Amino acid sequence: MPEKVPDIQPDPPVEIRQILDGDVMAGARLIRCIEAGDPAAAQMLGKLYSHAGNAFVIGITGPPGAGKSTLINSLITMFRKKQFTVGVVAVDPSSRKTGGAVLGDRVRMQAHAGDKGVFIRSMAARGAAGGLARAAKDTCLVLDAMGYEIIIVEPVGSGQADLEITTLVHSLGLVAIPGTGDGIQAVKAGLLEAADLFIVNKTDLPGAASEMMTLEHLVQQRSLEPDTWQPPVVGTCARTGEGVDRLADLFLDHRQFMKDHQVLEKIQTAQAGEYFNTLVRQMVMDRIDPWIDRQVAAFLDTAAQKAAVAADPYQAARKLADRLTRFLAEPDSEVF
Ligand SMILES: Nc1nc2c(ncn2[C@@H]2O[C@H](COP(=O)(O)OP(=O)(O)OP(=O)(O)O)[C@@H](O)[C@H]2O)c(=O)[nH]1
Ligand SMILES: [Mg+2]
Repeated sequence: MPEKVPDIQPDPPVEIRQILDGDVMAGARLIRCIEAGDPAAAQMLGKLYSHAGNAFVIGITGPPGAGKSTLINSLITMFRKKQFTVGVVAVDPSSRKTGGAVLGDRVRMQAHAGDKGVFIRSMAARGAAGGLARAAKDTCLVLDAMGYEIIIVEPVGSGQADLEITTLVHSLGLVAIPGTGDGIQAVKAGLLEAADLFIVNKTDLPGAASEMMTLEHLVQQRSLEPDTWQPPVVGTCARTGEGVDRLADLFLDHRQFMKDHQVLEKIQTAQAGEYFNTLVRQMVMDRIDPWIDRQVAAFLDTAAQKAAVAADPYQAARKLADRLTRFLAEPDSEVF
């Protein structure tokens, strides 16, 4: 009779087991729950958490139309050749966009349909509690727990989401295209400090060499501590795949560098701390919001308070805020 392995935890529920076994349908179901902001998702994520943390998470950011999705499609091919399994999360942060952009990404990466080592999710984060960063992070966790070794995140579009991506990924590639001054824009957006790899895509277009030189110059101006990663600048033509093999190698080099210098662990610890902070903040706000609404309504219930607000809403708000925060610190005190 086989010896029973003592286990303090009961067996994971079937659905969790399926996800850990890499079941695509079960993974997709949980990701749909995350997108919809279903509270049941958090419970399942909690059970998956200790099984995750093995994937290498890459971000590909850059201006709209730079070729991020095409590049990811090509990167998937290169990583597959190197025997890695790959998960992709393309996130649509904006509520104004229709499903079209997201659908377009899925089509662009269609070449890998049928490959069991590739899982691509385009997601809209509109309904999800905590928005884009949280939904994308949770989706990465699912892919990680499913066993994908490399996860690539593309925030669709640009803007605020660009810097937010640094809280999700271990290695960030910034895509620029020739003749657009993207490099200079990146500096303005603070992305120069955040990116680990600079990619000039569309090298088939004129001006690629000078765009690369501009970026190399900008990168060299960064004051780097000794023994830190020197971000390389790499040219790619995502359409033909030229340069993408080297790009894949550079991402792997960066991972190795981070492992060798104990940076990966630090990033993971810092990101876990940030994420915990986000979770607590969000849970507290969810509970506190309705309470604040009730207190404000009660405050406005008297004619005198109404007059105070009409006379100087800033001062009245400050006074009420003081009382509310005092009450939170000392719950035995009276709000009013
Ligand atoms: N000439 C040329 N065109 C490219 C290259 N890579 C991508 N493109 C084209 O650029 C256009 C935009 O490509 P996408 O991959 O959708 O770009 P994206 O950055 O994902 O775009 P968004 O997700 O909408 O921000 C498409 O028409 C691609 O075919 C390239 O290396 N050379
Ligand atoms: Mg795209």
